[in-house]
Amino acid sequence: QNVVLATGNAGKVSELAGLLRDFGLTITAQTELGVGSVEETGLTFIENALIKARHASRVTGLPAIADDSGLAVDALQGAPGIYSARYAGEGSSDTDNLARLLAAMQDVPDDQRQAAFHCVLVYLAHADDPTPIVCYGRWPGVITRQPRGQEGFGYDPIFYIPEQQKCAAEMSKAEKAALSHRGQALQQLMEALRNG
Ligand code: ITT
Repeated sequence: QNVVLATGNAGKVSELAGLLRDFGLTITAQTELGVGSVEETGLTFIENALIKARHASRVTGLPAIADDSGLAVDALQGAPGIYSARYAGEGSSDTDNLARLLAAMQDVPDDQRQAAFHCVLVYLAHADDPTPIVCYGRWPGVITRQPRGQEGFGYDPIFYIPEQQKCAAEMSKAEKAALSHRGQALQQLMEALRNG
Protein backbone atom coordinates (compact mmCIF):
# COMPACT_ATOMS: atom_id res chain seq x y z
CA GLN A 1 0.00 0.00 0.00
CA ASN A 2 1.20 3.48 -0.94
CA VAL A 3 1.64 5.82 2.04
CA VAL A 4 3.07 9.34 2.22
CA LEU A 5 5.54 10.00 5.04
CA ALA A 6 4.51 13.51 6.11
CA THR A 7 7.84 14.98 7.17
CA GLY A 8 10.49 17.22 5.68
CA ASN A 9 13.05 16.09 8.25
CA ALA A 10 15.67 13.78 6.67
CA GLY A 11 16.61 12.34 10.08
CA LYS A 12 13.05 11.18 10.67
CA VAL A 13 12.82 9.75 7.13
CA SER A 14 16.01 7.79 7.76
CA GLU A 15 14.65 6.32 11.01
CA LEU A 16 11.12 5.56 9.76
CA ALA A 17 11.05 4.78 6.03
CA GLY A 18 13.25 1.66 6.01
CA LEU A 19 11.43 -0.04 8.90
CA LEU A 20 8.02 0.81 7.43
CA ARG A 21 9.13 -0.64 4.08
CA ASP A 22 10.36 -3.82 5.81
CA PHE A 23 6.90 -3.97 7.36
CA GLY A 24 5.39 -4.00 3.86
CA LEU A 25 4.27 -0.44 3.14
CA THR A 26 5.29 1.49 0.03
CA ILE A 27 6.58 4.68 1.61
CA THR A 28 7.26 7.95 -0.19
CA ALA A 29 8.56 11.01 1.64
CA GLN A 30 6.38 14.09 1.19
CA THR A 31 9.17 16.12 -0.41
CA GLU A 32 9.29 13.61 -3.30
CA LEU A 33 5.59 14.20 -3.88
CA GLY A 34 5.85 17.97 -3.86
CA VAL A 35 4.17 18.39 -0.46
CA GLY A 36 5.41 21.52 1.29
CA SER A 37 5.46 22.18 5.01
CA VAL A 38 2.35 23.33 6.87
CA GLU A 39 2.14 25.68 9.86
CA GLU A 40 2.19 23.70 13.11
CA THR A 41 -0.41 25.63 15.08
CA GLY A 42 -1.17 22.92 17.66
CA LEU A 43 -0.25 23.08 21.33
CA THR A 44 0.48 19.36 21.63
CA PHE A 45 2.54 16.76 19.76
CA ILE A 46 -0.71 14.98 18.89
CA GLU A 47 -2.33 18.06 17.33
CA ASN A 48 0.76 18.90 15.28
CA ALA A 49 1.16 15.33 14.04
CA LEU A 50 -2.48 15.31 12.90
CA ILE A 51 -2.10 18.71 11.17
CA LYS A 52 0.94 17.42 9.20
CA ALA A 53 -0.62 14.08 8.28
CA ARG A 54 -3.90 15.70 7.21
CA HIS A 55 -2.09 18.23 5.02
CA ALA A 56 0.04 15.59 3.25
CA SER A 57 -2.93 13.29 2.76
CA ARG A 58 -5.08 16.13 1.41
CA VAL A 59 -2.41 17.15 -1.13
CA THR A 60 -1.51 13.62 -2.32
CA GLY A 61 -4.77 11.72 -1.88
CA LEU A 62 -2.75 9.02 -0.10
CA PRO A 63 -2.85 7.64 3.44
CA ALA A 64 -0.32 9.52 5.57
CA ILE A 65 2.02 8.92 8.51
CA ALA A 66 3.34 11.95 10.42
CA ASP A 67 5.82 12.30 13.30
CA ASP A 68 5.73 15.13 15.80
CA SER A 69 8.46 14.93 18.36
CA GLY A 70 10.69 16.93 20.66
CA LEU A 71 12.85 17.12 23.74
CA ALA A 72 11.41 18.10 27.13
CA VAL A 73 13.98 19.17 29.73
CA ASP A 74 13.01 19.00 33.42
CA ALA A 75 15.16 21.97 34.52
CA LEU A 76 13.55 24.08 31.76
CA GLN A 77 9.98 23.13 32.78
CA GLY A 78 9.56 20.95 29.69
CA ALA A 79 11.11 23.33 27.12
CA PRO A 80 11.82 23.21 24.23
CA GLY A 81 9.02 20.58 23.89
CA ILE A 82 6.83 21.10 20.84
CA TYR A 83 9.12 24.01 19.89
CA SER A 84 12.25 21.81 19.67
CA ALA A 85 12.75 22.35 15.90
CA ARG A 86 12.65 26.17 16.28
CA TYR A 87 14.19 26.62 19.75
CA ALA A 88 16.88 29.05 18.51
CA GLY A 89 14.39 30.90 16.30
CA GLU A 90 12.31 30.41 13.15
CA GLY A 91 14.31 28.41 10.58
CA SER A 92 17.08 27.59 13.06
CA SER A 93 19.42 24.65 12.37
CA ASP A 94 19.97 21.58 14.57
CA THR A 95 23.38 23.03 15.49
CA ASP A 96 21.85 26.37 16.57
CA ASN A 97 19.18 24.64 18.65
CA LEU A 98 21.69 22.35 20.35
CA ALA A 99 23.96 25.31 21.17
CA ARG A 100 21.03 27.27 22.61
CA LEU A 101 20.08 24.32 24.81
CA LEU A 102 23.63 23.86 26.12
CA ALA A 103 23.73 27.59 26.94
CA ALA A 104 20.37 27.46 28.74
CA MET A 105 21.65 24.47 30.78
CA GLN A 106 25.04 25.94 31.64
CA ASP A 107 24.28 26.58 35.31
CA VAL A 108 22.20 23.44 35.86
CA PRO A 109 24.08 20.97 38.09
CA ASP A 110 24.87 17.42 36.92
CA ASP A 111 22.19 15.76 39.04
CA GLN A 112 19.40 17.98 37.66
CA ARG A 113 19.89 17.48 33.91
CA GLN A 114 17.15 14.89 33.24
CA ALA A 115 15.15 15.15 30.02
CA ALA A 116 13.03 12.99 27.73
CA PHE A 117 12.39 12.75 24.02
CA HIS A 118 8.72 12.40 23.06
CA CYS A 119 7.33 11.14 19.77
CA VAL A 120 3.78 10.96 18.47
CA LEU A 121 3.22 9.04 15.24
CA VAL A 122 -0.17 9.22 13.56
CA TYR A 123 -1.64 7.30 10.64
CA LEU A 124 -4.55 8.69 8.64
CA ALA A 125 -6.24 6.42 6.08
CA HIS A 126 -7.42 9.59 4.29
CA ALA A 127 -7.43 13.33 4.98
CA ASP A 128 -10.82 13.29 6.72
CA ASP A 129 -10.23 10.04 8.63
CA PRO A 130 -12.16 10.52 11.92
CA THR A 131 -10.35 7.61 13.61
CA PRO A 132 -6.62 8.21 13.23
CA ILE A 133 -4.15 5.74 14.74
CA VAL A 134 -2.18 7.67 17.39
CA CYS A 135 0.99 6.15 18.88
CA TYR A 136 3.37 7.50 21.47
CA GLY A 137 6.89 6.87 22.75
CA ARG A 138 9.06 8.44 25.46
CA TRP A 139 12.83 8.08 25.91
CA PRO A 140 14.43 9.35 29.13
CA GLY A 141 18.03 10.58 29.29
CA VAL A 142 20.36 13.28 30.54
CA ILE A 143 21.61 16.48 28.86
CA THR A 144 25.42 16.48 28.57
CA ARG A 145 27.68 19.53 28.67
CA GLN A 146 29.33 18.81 25.31
CA PRO A 147 28.25 17.16 22.03
CA ARG A 148 29.36 13.54 21.47
CA GLY A 149 28.93 11.32 18.39
CA GLN A 150 28.14 11.70 14.70
CA GLU A 151 25.02 9.54 14.19
CA GLY A 152 21.38 10.55 14.29
CA PHE A 153 20.20 14.16 14.13
CA GLY A 154 18.90 17.07 16.18
CA TYR A 155 19.73 16.91 19.88
CA ASP A 156 21.20 13.37 19.69
CA PRO A 157 24.81 14.52 20.41
CA ILE A 158 23.82 15.99 23.81
CA PHE A 159 21.31 13.31 24.86
CA TYR A 160 23.05 10.77 27.10
CA ILE A 161 21.62 7.37 28.07
CA PRO A 162 23.18 6.24 31.39
CA GLU A 163 22.26 2.54 30.85
CA GLN A 164 24.07 2.49 27.49
CA GLN A 165 26.82 4.83 28.65
CA LYS A 166 26.57 6.70 25.37
CA CYS A 167 24.82 9.56 23.68
CA ALA A 168 22.09 8.91 21.12
CA ALA A 169 24.48 10.20 18.44
CA GLU A 170 26.92 7.40 19.34
CA MET A 171 24.34 4.69 18.59
CA SER A 172 23.81 2.83 15.33
CA LYS A 173 20.46 3.31 13.64
CA ALA A 174 19.32 -0.13 14.85
CA GLU A 175 20.45 0.49 18.43
CA LYS A 176 18.65 3.84 18.58
CA ALA A 177 15.49 2.35 17.01
CA ALA A 178 15.38 -0.37 19.68
CA LEU A 179 15.31 2.21 22.49
CA SER A 180 14.10 5.56 21.20
CA HIS A 181 10.82 7.44 21.52
CA ARG A 182 10.39 7.06 17.73
CA GLY A 183 11.23 3.35 17.77
CA GLN A 184 8.65 2.73 20.51
CA ALA A 185 5.92 4.67 18.68
CA LEU A 186 6.80 2.88 15.44
CA GLN A 187 6.46 -0.58 17.02
CA GLN A 188 3.01 0.41 18.30
CA LEU A 189 2.00 1.74 14.89
CA MET A 190 3.05 -1.43 13.08
CA GLU A 191 1.19 -3.51 15.68
CA ALA A 192 -1.96 -1.41 15.17
CA LEU A 193 -1.72 -1.63 11.36
CA ARG A 194 -1.14 -5.39 11.57
CA ASN A 195 -4.28 -5.82 13.68
CA GLY A 196 -6.32 -3.30 11.72
P1 ITT B 1 8.65 17.80 10.27
O1 ITT B 1 7.68 18.68 11.02
O2 ITT B 1 8.70 18.11 8.82
O3 ITT B 1 8.41 16.35 10.54
P2 ITT B 1 10.55 18.96 12.11
O4 ITT B 1 12.01 18.82 12.32
O5 ITT B 1 10.00 20.36 12.02
O6 ITT B 1 10.13 18.12 10.81
P3 ITT B 1 9.16 18.57 14.64
O7 ITT B 1 8.34 19.81 14.54
O8 ITT B 1 8.48 17.32 15.12
O9 ITT B 1 9.79 18.16 13.24
O10 ITT B 1 10.41 18.88 15.55
C1 ITT B 1 11.12 17.84 16.12
C2 ITT B 1 12.47 18.32 16.60
O11 ITT B 1 12.78 17.65 17.82
C3 ITT B 1 13.56 17.93 15.61
O12 ITT B 1 13.80 18.94 14.66
C4 ITT B 1 14.73 17.69 16.52
O13 ITT B 1 15.37 18.91 16.81
C5 ITT B 1 14.09 17.16 17.80
N1 ITT B 1 14.06 15.70 17.76
C6 ITT B 1 12.98 14.87 17.59
N2 ITT B 1 13.34 13.59 17.57
C7 ITT B 1 14.68 13.58 17.73
C8 ITT B 1 15.65 12.55 17.80
O14 ITT B 1 15.34 11.28 17.64
N3 ITT B 1 16.92 12.91 17.98
C9 ITT B 1 17.28 14.20 18.10
N4 ITT B 1 16.44 15.22 18.05
C10 ITT B 1 15.14 14.92 17.86
